[in-house]
Amino acid sequence: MLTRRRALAVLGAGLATPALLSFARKSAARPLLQPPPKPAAPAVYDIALEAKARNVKLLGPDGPESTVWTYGDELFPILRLKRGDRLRATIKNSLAEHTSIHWHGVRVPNDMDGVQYVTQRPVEPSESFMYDFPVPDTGTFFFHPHCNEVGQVGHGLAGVLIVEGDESRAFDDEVVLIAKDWRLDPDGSFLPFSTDSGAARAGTFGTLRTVNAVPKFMRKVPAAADIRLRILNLDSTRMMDVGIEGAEALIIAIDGNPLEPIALDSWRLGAASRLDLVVRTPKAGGKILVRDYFPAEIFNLAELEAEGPERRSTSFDPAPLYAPILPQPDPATAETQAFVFGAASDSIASFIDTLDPNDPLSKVILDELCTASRTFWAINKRSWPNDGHRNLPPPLARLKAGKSYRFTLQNATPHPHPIHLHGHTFKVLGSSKRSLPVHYADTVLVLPKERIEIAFVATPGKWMFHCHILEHLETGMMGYFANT
Ligand SMILES: [Cu+2]
Repeated sequence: MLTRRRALAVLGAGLATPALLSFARKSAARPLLQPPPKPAAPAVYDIALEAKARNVKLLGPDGPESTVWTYGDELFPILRLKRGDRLRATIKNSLAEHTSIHWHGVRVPNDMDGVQYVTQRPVEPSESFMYDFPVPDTGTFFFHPHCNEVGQVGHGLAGVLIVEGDESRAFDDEVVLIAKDWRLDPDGSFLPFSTDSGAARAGTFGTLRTVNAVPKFMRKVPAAADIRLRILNLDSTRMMDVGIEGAEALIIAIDGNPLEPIALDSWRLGAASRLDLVVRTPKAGGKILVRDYFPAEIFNLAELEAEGPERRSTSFDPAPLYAPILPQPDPATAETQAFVFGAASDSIASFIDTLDPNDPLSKVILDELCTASRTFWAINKRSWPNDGHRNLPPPLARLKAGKSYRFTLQNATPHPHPIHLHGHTFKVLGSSKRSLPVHYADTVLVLPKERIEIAFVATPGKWMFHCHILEHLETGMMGYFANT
């Protein structure tokens, strides 16, 4: 049984040891991941999405309705394609403000990346836009708009993109867990999505935690079976320490990218990150708890109850996924660049954390910050402007397409920042504070005072680089690379 104390011990274990320790493998004799077979003839997957408002009872069947924004007739639609398929998704904007779709983690052509003013014109109210691209990689991805992210994602505007083709042996079942909090008044209306005190610290947290839009997600699963869990942290702010009780579990993919299976003790999942697990379910009647150990009171992300005949009689040794096929950064030629995630000005974020938000004097200061510019954060001392991307500032750097880069990401703030690079899947090489496995990702959590090394091969285009705590990117912690 995994305890929070043990989880913390594991997380702290890297402090006294070299940063690039490899995690213990499930079995030393396990063969390396194999590349997947060539995909079958690609299919074209046409989908019509409509960004619109609709009423949902998030506060329970007897509670008031809340007006959420969705991409269709339900919250968080799930698109399922196979590797190599072509996605043609047409978004109709039935909201009162412009929008777009960013395909998070998907290596799309730059003009399909969905960033208003940077890669495309905004999709204005009543307009439509078609995203058309092949999906190059298997994995668990998601999509969301890229302007007014705090408000549009805060209202629920997000969906899941699953690209199949990574299973070398089919699992017995699959459960998708979408974690997202909501900022709701008891009358069902939304509270302000952003607060100055939140935006200048760790972010403004929701008032209601949900998984798959319900506060207590439960599901039946087959007994003695190997099931796949796809866990998505789609919250604007929260980070989680994910663990499993009642079953053995292996991590099989991070941000959708397969890796050598790792026994799951606890995995820290920042905003916008995903975790794929395979779990051996218990006998009929047995229960599995998917837990978040991070908060003071442990939160159950899901309760899964086994039922029916037993599917497997052998011991738990699931086949690994197929290896990801990604451009390999070359350590010999990689150019090193350093990025420091810090406060917009020494005088703001360094002292704002010491303020008591209930102190009338603090309120004045916070309000003045708001009316002044609401810029709290910076990357290499440069802040993203607040005027809706209309006037592009200079890029953080101009990278050469096809060239390898090694980035050092340094967090100089007292808060964690999940850092996301658009259009690339990077290799996480290691941390100055934690023992992390070398793995591929599109978003990496950088803890306070931590330094993370990543490497990747640059592709052409303008690619955003930002913190995925949505209030942080909207108050300065964002930039882009202009690659040719
Ligand atoms: Cu941040």
